[in-house]
Amino acid sequence: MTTEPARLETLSALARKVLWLSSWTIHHANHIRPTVDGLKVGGHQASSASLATIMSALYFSVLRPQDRVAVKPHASPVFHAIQYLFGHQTREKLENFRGFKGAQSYPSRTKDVDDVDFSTGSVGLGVAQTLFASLVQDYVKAHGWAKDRPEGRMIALVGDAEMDEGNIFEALLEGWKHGLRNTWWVVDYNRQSLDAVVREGLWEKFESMFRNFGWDVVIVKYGRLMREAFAEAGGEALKQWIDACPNQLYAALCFQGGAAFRKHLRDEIGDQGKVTQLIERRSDEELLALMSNLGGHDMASMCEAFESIDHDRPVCFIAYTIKGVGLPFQGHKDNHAGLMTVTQMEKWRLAQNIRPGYEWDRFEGLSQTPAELEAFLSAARFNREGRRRLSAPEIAVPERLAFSPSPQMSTQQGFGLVLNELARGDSALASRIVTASPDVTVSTNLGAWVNRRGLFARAEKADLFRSEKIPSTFNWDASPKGQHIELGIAEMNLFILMSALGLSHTINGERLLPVATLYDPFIERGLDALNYACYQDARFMVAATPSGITLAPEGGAHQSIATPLIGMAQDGLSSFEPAFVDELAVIMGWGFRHMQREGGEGGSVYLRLTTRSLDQPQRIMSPELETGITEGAYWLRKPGPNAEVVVAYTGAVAPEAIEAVGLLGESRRDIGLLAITSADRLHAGWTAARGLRRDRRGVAHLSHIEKLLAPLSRDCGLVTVIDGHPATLAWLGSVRGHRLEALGVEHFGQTGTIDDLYRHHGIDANAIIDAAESLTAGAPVRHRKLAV
Ligand SMILES: Cc1ncc(C[n+]2csc(CCOP(=O)(O)OP(=O)(O)O)c2C)c(N)n1
Ligand SMILES: [Mg+2]
Repeated sequence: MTTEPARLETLSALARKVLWLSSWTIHHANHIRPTVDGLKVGGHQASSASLATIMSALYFSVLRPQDRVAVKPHASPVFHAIQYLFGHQTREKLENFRGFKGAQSYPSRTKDVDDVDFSTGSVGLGVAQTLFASLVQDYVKAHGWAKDRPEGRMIALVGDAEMDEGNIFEALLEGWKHGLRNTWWVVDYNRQSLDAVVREGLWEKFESMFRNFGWDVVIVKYGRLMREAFAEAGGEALKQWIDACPNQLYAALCFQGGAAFRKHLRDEIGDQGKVTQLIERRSDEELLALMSNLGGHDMASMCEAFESIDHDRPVCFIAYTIKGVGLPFQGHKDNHAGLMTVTQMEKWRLAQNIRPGYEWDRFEGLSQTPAELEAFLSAARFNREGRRRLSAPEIAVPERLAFSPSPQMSTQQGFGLVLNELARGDSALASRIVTASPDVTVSTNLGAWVNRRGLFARAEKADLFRSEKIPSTFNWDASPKGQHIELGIAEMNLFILMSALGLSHTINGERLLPVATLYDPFIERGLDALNYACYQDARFMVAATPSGITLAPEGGAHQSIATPLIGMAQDGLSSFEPAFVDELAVIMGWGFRHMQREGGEGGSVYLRLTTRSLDQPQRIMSPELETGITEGAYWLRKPGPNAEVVVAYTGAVAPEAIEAVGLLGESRRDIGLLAITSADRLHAGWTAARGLRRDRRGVAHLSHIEKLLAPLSRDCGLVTVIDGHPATLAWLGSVRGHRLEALGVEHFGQTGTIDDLYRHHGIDANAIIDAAESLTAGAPVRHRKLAV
């Protein structure tokens, strides 16, 4: 397939305009917009430039409404320029690029207004997101949803140095396992990173790697000018020289210009007759135009490459480009943060036929008429269906999630029981839940759910053990109807999959309710991807178990300390650490609703769970108790009017707190026991209430924790205890100015029994008693827990 010449000409003109507008956006931010602090807002000019042609080919010609794109972070100005030409981005936001509420430095789904499909910023993550988005599209289709929507391609524009990020390789392997389709990765092979020029021959490694994972590879190295020159007499020698030229030298010559190329060519292949004539026929300017006409800057070559794909196999395009092409610092190794000077910009403006004062005009300086260009843009397939952000109706969540109770249970077990109960039923909620786990499905209690709902695969695959009638607790039949996605051990993949599943309502118009399980410490392994998923406003639930030092003999290396603080600090994620299963069921119900709330009202949910089996309270779940649980705390034992001390605990250490309060009761008055199910929600509520009071003076809005602590006298002491970093709860002392002793864990790695470790780390009943004693006057506490 070829694109007709007139169309190519218009596309090339638009690509030049995109390059201009993206550079002007940066220039404006640095040289024209008054900055109070005088700080330069940095580059992107070079990094953006290399993608102007490729992205113009895609957006103005190749993309269809159902396609979704992750744009390399530093190509943000190019993306915004394209959307500006389409009329989806405002001049005001461009003038305010990188400013408060202006167009974002890196494309952002949540902060930009111009229909960013996938946020990018932390390199590598957006790339992998497209792969998982494609798997999610397959999942949705396999379940019979979104029938009338055509399959989209998930496309990533990838920096060549971005390929160093390990998560890309992890994703590639997972994609291969799941029969990845409809995914295009376009590598901007400008052979430069931020600091330097990349290693020679990298493309060969990319090529063999992608082919190895079942991808097609299309290398777009030479532009049309080059191909035409190669066909001239002596052209073959020129091609050989280009192919053999080291990256550093090629980049340097692109920077130096036509005369420098000429000198090198003369010195190296200049005595070969025909090729000499080929070179000498061209002026310096023409020679530079020829030598910088790499495939990625040639509209015809890029359109041809994209349009030649007539299948749904994944494709990696390796497009040769020059970083900063067309700009004065093209190819210079230090150009990453390079900025054009006012004089350089002025010279370029003149060359582009742009009148002063008309720099933002969409069609200024182009030879086509505005009417022609307007018609061309509005006919672009990409825009044909208008708004590309979809939505999906809310899935009803039963008021109470049921589970079959036992007198003694762990929260991890309870999590499995709640899901098992859902799996047994036929609720809409159950049909929309998708679980995933990085090789810890069984050990995080997802087994019962998977037995009932099956593994997902596009093609049926029977569990051989089952068909051979070999007894096994687990049924691992895989089918297109399955609802569990089994991943290899890569937590980055888990969270990027969550990011893709959790955006399905806006990408595919079909709501999914993703639930991930993993061991709690390995949240840290996937943390940047978790942060990324939250930043995109993907909605999911994470059950992390086991956690803390409570997993005791299972291995010191698996203990987690920092995760409660991560849970508190992670934007877009509400974290909970219940002690009892009835609390967990309430939280999961709240969570499935929270995951579906619009905008800032909703978010994702993190459940920090444990394998420690606890005596379960026999109680009626009153609405008040339910509110306490979801708001973050309730009195397990209300303090009396003269309480001298209150013990506040979170999670698995509940028995220690209960025991300590019992023992303290003999020597201290009116002790209260505060069950904290979510330090995160409590703290967020407290911050929000203070904000409200500040903004609307006189409004006496009290947060949940302020109300709970209000009856305590100022000299009452607080002891907090958690199997995690003590700072998680230490802030409670500031709420109403109470003295506080925060107990928790600050070192990890030692195995032992729970008793050994709780004693060692000072979170056992006696440690709580000691802390209470240090906060209160009066005689020493008479009773202690006896050593076992
Ligand atoms: C995870 C992460 N680490 C570091 C950075 C800082 N950074 C931004 S771009 C870049 C290198 C870009 O090189 P490449 O991907 O080849 O893109 P180019 O600028 O050449 O277009 C780096 C290190 C980042 N954005 N994300
Ligand atoms: Mg690069």
